[in-house]
Amino acid sequence: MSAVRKIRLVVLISGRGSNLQAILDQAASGELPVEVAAVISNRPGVHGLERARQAGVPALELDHKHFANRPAFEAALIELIDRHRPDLVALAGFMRVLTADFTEHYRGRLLNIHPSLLPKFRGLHTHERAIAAGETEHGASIHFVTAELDGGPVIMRARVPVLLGDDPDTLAARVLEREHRLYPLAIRWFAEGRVRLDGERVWFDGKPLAEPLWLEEALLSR
Ligand code: NHR
Ligand code: GAR
Repeated sequence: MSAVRKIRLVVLISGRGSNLQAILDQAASGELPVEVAAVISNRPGVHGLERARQAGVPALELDHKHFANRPAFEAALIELIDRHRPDLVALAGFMRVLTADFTEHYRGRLLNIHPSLLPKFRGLHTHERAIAAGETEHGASIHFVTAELDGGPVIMRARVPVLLGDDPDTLAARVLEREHRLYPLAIRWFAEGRVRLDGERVWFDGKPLAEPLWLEEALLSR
């Protein structure tokens, strides 16, 4: 039996859901003190919804195309999420830009995984852009979501080398493997109360973080 209370987590996806799977697996094994209360996709029929069903988690669709505009979609999304009373909401390959109304509603309890070493390469097509820029290192970041796209305070990053002959797919695969360690660990810290947002700053173990943590160092010091 664990001493840590489980938090309620809602995961938002748009596709494959491999990061969701990593979270579901660690929740099932007891490594991660979360109850995945619901999984919501803005795209109908994606594989991530099937993963949720397999894990016995409510798999919900909210197709943004059925709404006249972003605010109308987001109002419905907020209502659907809040029905599940989450302590934390995690974007995991969620591909819709969110307005400030949404990000403010969940301020301090909304995380995203972004496939670059933030603050480098905000936005889309990060692997392609990292290769084109001649980067020798690339990776993924976990950040608190604010209105500024991929600009919220960063908690932790994981890095991988860019290898000679990499194309966006080979590089994405190398990054994704790290993502599957990175996201569950950041969520676990949040659940344990070790990480929180205060204003514009991330606090970790009772101290403001001067720099985002590195996954590799975090795993060593566990
Ligand atoms: N919203 C806010 N306000 N702040 C962030 O940090 C956000 C966000 C919404 C999503 C994830 C994100 C990423 O990690 C994310 C972070 C989608 C787009 C995008 O341009 C950009 C960034 C991210 C997700 N989406 C297009 C849109 O018009 C649609 C693209 C598509 O459907 O394929 O919403 O990179
Ligand atoms: C992941 O690489 C994630 O970092 C990225 O999409 C992939 C989702 O994979 N997120 C974004 O690009 C957000 N714009 P998954 O569905 O298998 O978890």
